[in-house]
Amino acid sequence: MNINIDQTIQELKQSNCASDTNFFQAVTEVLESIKPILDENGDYETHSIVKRIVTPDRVIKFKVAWVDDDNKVQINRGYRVQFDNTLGPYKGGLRFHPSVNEDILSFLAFEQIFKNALTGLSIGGAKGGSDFDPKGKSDMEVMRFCKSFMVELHRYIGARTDVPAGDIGVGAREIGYLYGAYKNMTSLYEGVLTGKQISFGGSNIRPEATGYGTVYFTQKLLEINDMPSLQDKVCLVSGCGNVATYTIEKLYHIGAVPVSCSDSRGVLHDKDGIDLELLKTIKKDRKNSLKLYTDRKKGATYTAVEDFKPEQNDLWDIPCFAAFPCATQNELKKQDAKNLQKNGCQVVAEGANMPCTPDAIDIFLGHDILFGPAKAANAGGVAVSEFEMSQNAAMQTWSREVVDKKLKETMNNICKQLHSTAKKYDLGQNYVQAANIAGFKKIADAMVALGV
Ligand code: NDP
Ligand code: 2IT
Repeated sequence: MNINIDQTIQELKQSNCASDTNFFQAVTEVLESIKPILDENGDYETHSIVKRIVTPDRVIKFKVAWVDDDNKVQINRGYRVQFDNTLGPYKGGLRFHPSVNEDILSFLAFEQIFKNALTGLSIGGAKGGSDFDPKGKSDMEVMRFCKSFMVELHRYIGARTDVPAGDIGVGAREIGYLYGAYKNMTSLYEGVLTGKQISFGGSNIRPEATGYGTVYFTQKLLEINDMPSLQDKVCLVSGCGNVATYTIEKLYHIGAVPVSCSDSRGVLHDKDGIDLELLKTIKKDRKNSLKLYTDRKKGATYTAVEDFKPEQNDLWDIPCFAAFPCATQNELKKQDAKNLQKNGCQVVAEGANMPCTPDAIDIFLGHDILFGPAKAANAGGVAVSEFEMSQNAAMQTWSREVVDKKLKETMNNICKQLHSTAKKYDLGQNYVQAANIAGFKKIADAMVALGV
């Protein structure tokens, strides 16, 4: 092998500031995974594919000045990481959360290029966002922030250039304000954002797509591995936002029993199954604590984060057949993985991006727990985003049935792709490596063909 991956990882470590830990974690996993295929195509070395693929095309950083309800000007940071557009226009969500920084958005944008490649659709990878916190802000404050954010962002995006969507803290409300601002500034009514409301160009099933897709993927993964389906099985879900809510909903559709959810303050366990309507009512206001649920539902328990046992999240210590981490990165750690294994968990699928730490994944792979990595398992959201772009380009609206069918087909195809890659390279059930190899090959071969 002429390409020295270990040296590339070392160089990267030295070149990046020490705080780029999330990005480095994501890159290391991919680079370690692709070692077996680097000799397959001699052009990878000549074209410096490995170095190119870990280097973003550009990182756009800007100031967002907006006026709060007390008529005071507030300042936030805005970003768009346009990582790679080899396979299509830059595509990926926007995250509004106080923790947002260049490291987090770079890891998300990097992951996105492989995820988008696995969908088989013509989309490159990007991610953006701001350290603005929509929680606790009035609608008017969110609107003014979104307007100011778009004053900068609109210069860099377009229906065939870069198409943002939602992520943590960015839902239908924020996408509406962002789209309104883009339309007002450019006079263009085009598919420049996805996750829009249906009345102005949104797609059926986009809100549900990530959660539904994660469950479709998991069902297929179990089937391909001759394992029992999720029907009647106890499932754990973390988070209670977009991805978690629709994961829970689809689990009910297929007859499974989702018994948990969480937010950044605590964990809810209802052994009879989460009452989804009650959860949605409580979480209409995201400031509300999940503890309110236990006042309305006998038998349910709430554990605050500060009462967790040391070094673990009590949610993952509940016995289950399947676990779906759907909140945020690195939320499921080594001890949590050990607890899942001890309690007989058979399958873990990542609804969130990179929710399991590398040592947690090692526990799953080492104990034959079937593991669906985020790049594959949560690709349903961005896939339906691409369907929204297609509908916008053709000025059409597809029915719920059509979109749901296409979503299911896409998730099944991703699953089959991982399975055949795992077979070809003798990877057993290591679908982490299979996803990285399959995604890498698509992008790398296209990079070679396109030249620099
Ligand atoms: P939402 O903003 O709708 O929900 C996020 C949820 O995660 C909330 O319940 C939030 O709780 C919780 N959360 C956030 N940070 C933490 C934390 N540090 N510890 C514990 N809980 C936390 O976001 P989404 O559901 O859209 O996104 C969830 C995950 O799924 C993210 O990793 C995102 O990147 C990924 N994803 C999203 C897609 C989409 O289409 N939306 C597509 C593919 C992946 P709280 O309210 O207390 O902050
Ligand atoms: O992480 C993700 O895939 C998303 N947040 C969705 C991206 C999109 O463009 O729909």
